[in-house]
Amino acid sequence: MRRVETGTTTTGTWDDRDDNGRLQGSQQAERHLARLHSWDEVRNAFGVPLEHREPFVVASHLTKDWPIFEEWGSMEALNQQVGDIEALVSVGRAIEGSEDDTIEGHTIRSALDASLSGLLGGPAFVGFRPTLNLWSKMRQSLNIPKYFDDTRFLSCLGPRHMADFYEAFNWKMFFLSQAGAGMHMHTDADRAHLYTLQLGGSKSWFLCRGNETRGVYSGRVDAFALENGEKFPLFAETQPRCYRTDLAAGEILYWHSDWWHQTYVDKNATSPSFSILSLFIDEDIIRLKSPKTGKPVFDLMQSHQYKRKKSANLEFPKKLNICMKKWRNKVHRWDTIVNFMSLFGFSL
Ligand SMILES: O=C(O)CCC(=O)C(=O)O
Repeated sequence: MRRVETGTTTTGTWDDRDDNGRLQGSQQAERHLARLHSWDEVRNAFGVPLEHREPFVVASHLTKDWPIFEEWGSMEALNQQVGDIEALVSVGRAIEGSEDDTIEGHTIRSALDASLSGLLGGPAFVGFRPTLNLWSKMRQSLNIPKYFDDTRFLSCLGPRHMADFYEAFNWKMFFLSQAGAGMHMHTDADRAHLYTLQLGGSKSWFLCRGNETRGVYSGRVDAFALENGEKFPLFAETQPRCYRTDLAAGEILYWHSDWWHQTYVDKNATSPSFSILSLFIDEDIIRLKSPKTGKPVFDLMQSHQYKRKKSANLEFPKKLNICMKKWRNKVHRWDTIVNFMSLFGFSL
């Protein structure tokens, strides 16, 4: 029996490893994320300044009445809703992060059929990016509070360019991950907030602050494996500062795009994991400035995803630029009013 020397909270025994040497369920010794049990607690968590804000989990009893779980949280539901649309597919090796592992030419239905009959050669990671129309439909089945919603900014684009926006950026994603699949350790390119809503099954998450790049070996480490000690010695020292959570159906995980994160679905899980992932922005993200250049950190025109797509539609970049300026001006005007009022002892 080998032990992970991290020394913080743990439950269970140490020898419940799967065949790949990965620790099961909550047995790994890691810090676990705070679970918030009321929407007031969630609102307060957003009140913490961005640089000190920790990721957190919203407890499932707060979401239990949302129809989305019934409508999207199973294989049958997924097939029925979007069986014929194009799927993004990789096998469990999404955990390695190699683009070569992407399998082309599948619809959601054919990917699910192939994965169930073992034809993909490993546990499947199947996803798609909802269009604006599809997302609007899904949106009606979840009662996501305003802290997680950036419609107040994006509506500036108008319906046509909002659809372009969903086409150009990975703002919303749906994932089905079979037992044994997961996504490798990475950060996301566009500076934003993220949430994931677990619709069915469960998924384990590992998160480390963005400044832990050395400790996670720029994403080469597998945080759910035990062999890291020899291969990645610095990780042992980094690991106790990171977080681990096992997300159950109904729970929402919130974190920042510049945090390192990795996922894994227990190899012995009896159900695949179904989840939605969403990027979103708010005033805090728009305010962020680079300490080096003084320029806004959130700039979609500079983003890697955008550069790949920009030739598609010439009107869209103009509109996006105008909207980003409007967002910044609005936040700036608001901050000026707040500062002015505070001079006279008022707080808003
Ligand atoms: O849901 C997952 O397994 C990982 C998703 C993720 O990390 C991402 O798309 O950035």
